[in-house]
Amino acid sequence: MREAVQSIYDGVLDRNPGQPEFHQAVKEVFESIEPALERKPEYLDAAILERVTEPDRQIMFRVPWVDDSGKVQVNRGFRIEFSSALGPYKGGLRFRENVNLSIIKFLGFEQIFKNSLTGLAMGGGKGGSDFDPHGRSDAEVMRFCQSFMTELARHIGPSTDVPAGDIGVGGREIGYMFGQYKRLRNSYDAGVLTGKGLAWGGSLVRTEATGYGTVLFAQSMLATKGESLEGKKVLVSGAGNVAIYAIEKAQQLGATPITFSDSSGYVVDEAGVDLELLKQVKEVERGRVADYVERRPGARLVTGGSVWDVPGDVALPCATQNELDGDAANTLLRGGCGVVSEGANMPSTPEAVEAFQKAGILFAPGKAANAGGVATSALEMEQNAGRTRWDFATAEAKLTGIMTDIHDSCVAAAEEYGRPGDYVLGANAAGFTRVADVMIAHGIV
Ligand code: NDP
Ligand code: 2IT
Repeated sequence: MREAVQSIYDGVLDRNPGQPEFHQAVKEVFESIEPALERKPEYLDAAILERVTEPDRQIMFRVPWVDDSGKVQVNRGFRIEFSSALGPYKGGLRFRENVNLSIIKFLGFEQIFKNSLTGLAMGGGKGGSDFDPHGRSDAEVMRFCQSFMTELARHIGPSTDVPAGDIGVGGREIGYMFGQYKRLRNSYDAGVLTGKGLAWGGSLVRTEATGYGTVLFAQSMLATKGESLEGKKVLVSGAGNVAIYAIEKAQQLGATPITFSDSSGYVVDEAGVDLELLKQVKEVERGRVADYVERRPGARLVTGGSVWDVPGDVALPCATQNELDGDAANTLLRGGCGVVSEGANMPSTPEAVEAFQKAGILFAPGKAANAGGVATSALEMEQNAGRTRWDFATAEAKLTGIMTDIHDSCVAAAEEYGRPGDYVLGANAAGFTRVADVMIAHGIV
């Protein structure tokens, strides 16, 4: 980093000690937008970097609830309203034991530029709790969600801040939170949350959108080389919402996904993933990946090592941050991998990204490749505002168009700044400049 940018980054480190994931996300953006900063010195003059790394507002609150045995539990709730330059704060809620301020801030920071890349009117935010729904009964999840929303409700609204799902938050959790919000407000504000059920304001394709979008992005990258996903062996990590629908779209496009994983291990199914079985195990039964292997002859569960040890043509990390490190990247490269499209947020460590870029393979960062989820959330908000509902084909065509546009703006920005094919620079520069220009238009706020 050049000196002026380095000293702003040092300030971020000083003001936010003990937040390694947030530091990592800021560093990646700062490093890759340098060419844009050189061209437009007004960004530094207007202190855009200092302002965009300081959230508009950081909310942390107690979430008390009573478990099935009658014991009082206390969790911590978060909502980071990071940037409202482009629209209402928008971003998911993550419920997982390891959730802390650093993780929510990295996610909120990424969300600003991701949402900007979609070209739609959304600011950036993120929230969640260190509550983990795994192993909890529906009644416990409901009581937790009601308590969480009792505090969150005062901060959100269809034109203020619109949460959605992320790890540990799916249709069930959104339903319980929406019910409590409606009860507190006595107002049917469908647009206050996205990822809703289809019967009460949800959008077709929202469930599929992130995974589909990640694969569509990979397909667009391959098209720049005159190639496609047809016949390619695909490695997927995770076995949740993003992973399942990445597998589905990859299969639709003629590829063969052969892996998925959860925190207990990874599954290799050389014959190709049986998607109906995977959906039954994960979506219906809320089971573990081992339950799939028990019912699928030929599939094996591996509990040591990493899913990235398996050779394949395309890698789609769809689990969590920093799940793919430098060693894993080199193993993937040796196994012949030529395309990485990130379904998760920041799944590749900086060493992994460097290895992919050095090798010159097609690498799409999450803020571009997984933007289909939040983009379809914006489509859900649009339908809620118009009190209307689109069919699947209409919503999917819009998602496909948005992913193509994001791909093309990354390509154009990478070319503009002299590094053709660098999707990291492309995504960060295109996402950042839109936000920065609007921040300048809004004055010092
Ligand atoms: P889910 O909760 O549906 O699934 C998460 C999956 O990843 C599970 O299989 C889970 O395994 C696994 N996983 C999570 N954390 C870890 C970990 N620390 N180590 C190993 N495995 C882990 O979440 P999503 O599919 O919605 O989210 C996956 C990723 O995609 C996240 O990074 C999220 O931020 C990102 N994302 C999600 C979007 C969405 O619309 N849902 C949009 C854009 C990005 P286990 O069951 O064992 O916990
Ligand atoms: O990381 C993400 O983009 C999401 N979890 C989806 C956010 C949203 O508001 O749909």
